[in-house]
Amino acid sequence: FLPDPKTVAIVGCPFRGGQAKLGVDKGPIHLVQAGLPEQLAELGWKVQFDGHHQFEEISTEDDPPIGKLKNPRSVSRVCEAVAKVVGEHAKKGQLPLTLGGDHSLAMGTISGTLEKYPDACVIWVDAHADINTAETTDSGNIHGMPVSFLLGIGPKVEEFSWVKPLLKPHRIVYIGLRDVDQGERRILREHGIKAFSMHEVDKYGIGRVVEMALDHVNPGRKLPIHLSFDVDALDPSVAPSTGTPVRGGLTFREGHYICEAVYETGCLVALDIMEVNPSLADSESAKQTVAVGCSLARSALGETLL
Ligand code: Z70
Ligand code: MN
Ligand code: MN
Ligand code: MN
Repeated sequence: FLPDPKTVAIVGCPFRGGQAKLGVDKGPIHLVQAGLPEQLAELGWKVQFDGHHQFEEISTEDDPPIGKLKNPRSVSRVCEAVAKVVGEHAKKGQLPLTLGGDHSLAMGTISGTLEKYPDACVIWVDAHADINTAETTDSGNIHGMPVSFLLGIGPKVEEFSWVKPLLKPHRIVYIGLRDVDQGERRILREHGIKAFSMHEVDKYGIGRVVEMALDHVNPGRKLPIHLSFDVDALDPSVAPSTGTPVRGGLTFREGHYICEAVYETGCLVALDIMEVNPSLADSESAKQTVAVGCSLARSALGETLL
């Protein structure tokens, strides 16, 4: 899908309004400081990085909840801007690599991808399904909701009317789930959305899980792939510095295997590395998590293929 020379456009998104914890907005800054642009250039990619994106600040007083949704205007404006940026990079034949920031941003990144590639499929790697609606959410944190907006399910929220329901339930697959709310389970079931939880990873092994996941969303390996990777899919021993660590996650190799296998399809057109929060846990853990974020990105862009 990508013309030569292959170009990756790094979209740094220092944003945390989709959840409550401080520090996740520093994720992209640390990933870039750790040398990610240079590492990708080393792999042979042409790297475009024109600084982190500056978002219009909306103070909390000016952004009271809409229903249960927290920081709704702020999240909506930022995601709309991200959709535009990602869409423009994709339209130029570049591969947008979005660095989060919290996972509400994927509402923007996937909207941008689907503008250019309407038949793209999504591989969502996460401990969480992030598919709550304005009705089912308990927390009101929008990073737990982006998938429902992309699918156009749940009550309409005027503030998010720019989000087109371009994603179809059979075009998304999950890997790594282990902390899914009751309401989310019902949504997954009712819409027939395929999910490989940690139970399936244990049962079949990561190799077969990825193969089954690709067979589901991309049977002929001909559709473009958007890989949205929440680092909390990894076990907390591997990626400790994230807002909602959940034990029993993917090993270092399982996480990287997913990225390598997606690269091998030759269909990857967009990548998100989300929820790196260097302010949580000690500085060694933060360093480790940032390093893992970088190496996941390198694997998805071809590092480990000999
Ligand atoms: C819960 C909610 C979530 C990430 C937590 C948690 C969602 N289902 N997502 N951490 N990355 O609040 O909706
Ligand atoms: Mn840019
Ligand atoms: Mn997530
Ligand atoms: Mn998560």
